Amino acid sequence: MKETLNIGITCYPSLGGSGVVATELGKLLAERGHQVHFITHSMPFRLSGYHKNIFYHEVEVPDYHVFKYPPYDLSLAAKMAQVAQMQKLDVLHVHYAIPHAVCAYLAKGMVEQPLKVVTTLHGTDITILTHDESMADLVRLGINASDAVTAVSNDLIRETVERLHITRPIDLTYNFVDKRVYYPRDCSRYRTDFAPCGEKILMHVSNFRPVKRIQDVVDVFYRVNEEVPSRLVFIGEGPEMSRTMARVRELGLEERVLFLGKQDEVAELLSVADVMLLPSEKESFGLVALEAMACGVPTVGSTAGGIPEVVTHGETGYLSPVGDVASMADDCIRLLTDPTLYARMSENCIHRARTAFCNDLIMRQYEDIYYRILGRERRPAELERVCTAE
Ligand code: GMT
Repeated sequence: MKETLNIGITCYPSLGGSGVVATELGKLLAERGHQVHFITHSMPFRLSGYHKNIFYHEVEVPDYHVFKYPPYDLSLAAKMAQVAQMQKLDVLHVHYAIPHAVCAYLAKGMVEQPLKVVTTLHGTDITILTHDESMADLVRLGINASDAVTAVSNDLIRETVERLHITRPIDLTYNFVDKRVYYPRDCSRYRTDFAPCGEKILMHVSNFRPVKRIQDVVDVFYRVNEEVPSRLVFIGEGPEMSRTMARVRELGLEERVLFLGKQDEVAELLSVADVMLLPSEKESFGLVALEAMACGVPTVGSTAGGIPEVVTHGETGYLSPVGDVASMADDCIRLLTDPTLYARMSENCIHRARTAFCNDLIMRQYEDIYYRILGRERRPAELERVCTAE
């Protein structure tokens, strides 16, 4: 029996943590020799260029005049089934329950060969969408019809079980980071641009949705800058942008805040930060905290959702209750004014990112799940790589 698998992956291909995780996982699986087929409405943004063993299948949506709303979900399900048959997929791994898990369920019913479905829950599919009862029923269907379900933190597993009364097991698969991409870099050229007078740099990276509490980012920065000359660098764009700019103006911080907008590749920019701010209201994991951690940058943020599973309070950053900007500002000031504490924390960050959230480790957990649901033996041990802090 062949050892490598044919794996289909569906995700939201535009900017966003779930798309990043799905794409990076696909790349790692392809490096391992599996054939990976992305089935998405556009090319995932981290996938451009040629990658051995990776194939891209675009979902096209018919635009007949009879349709008031183009049936994207049905087109996706049909494409999934077509790719599954043509490419003899063993597994279809979908990221985000709505609509992907439900589309996979439809596709499974359309193909002749056995097709196993894995659904990975990323957070907002559970924490926000399921407030609507009819959506909750749909998510429950997608979850229960999958052959395996994974979630990116213990907190998200707990919330899924409680909110949807799910009784089936859910595997924990944390977000991961590739140390070949995320590592402390020399970024003196950015430092000169962002903080020309040698100020400290606080950074926030997100899609500027209300759950990110970006007003808190500005308010924390305001307090920090009163004590320690600093600059705030924002990366990303989204619905809260105008309100954020208004708050920056209101506090007279225009000269000290930089908006870089959407950036596809943040790995190079993260090392320039002294502190990453993540005061979210909801956060199933907080991939950006992990990416910063891998670059040696501690996070100061909230205790929301899965953040405490990523950031160890007092070891790799500091966490406070949601909305407690005074405490977050004090933590930043402490970090930025104590070089010994900062150096220790920065070391801890790199070590923890490279061990607990190493890409090989998490990729193998996903691989284990694929082999388990297929009832197959795992690949021989000599092929395994070990995660170390080196
Ligand atoms: O954070 C976002 O708004 C994007 C969202 C997504 O669906 O892409 O991110 C979610 O999935 C990421 C990858 O698993 C997690 O790291 C983020 O914490 C999670 N976001 C929320 O829970 C708000």
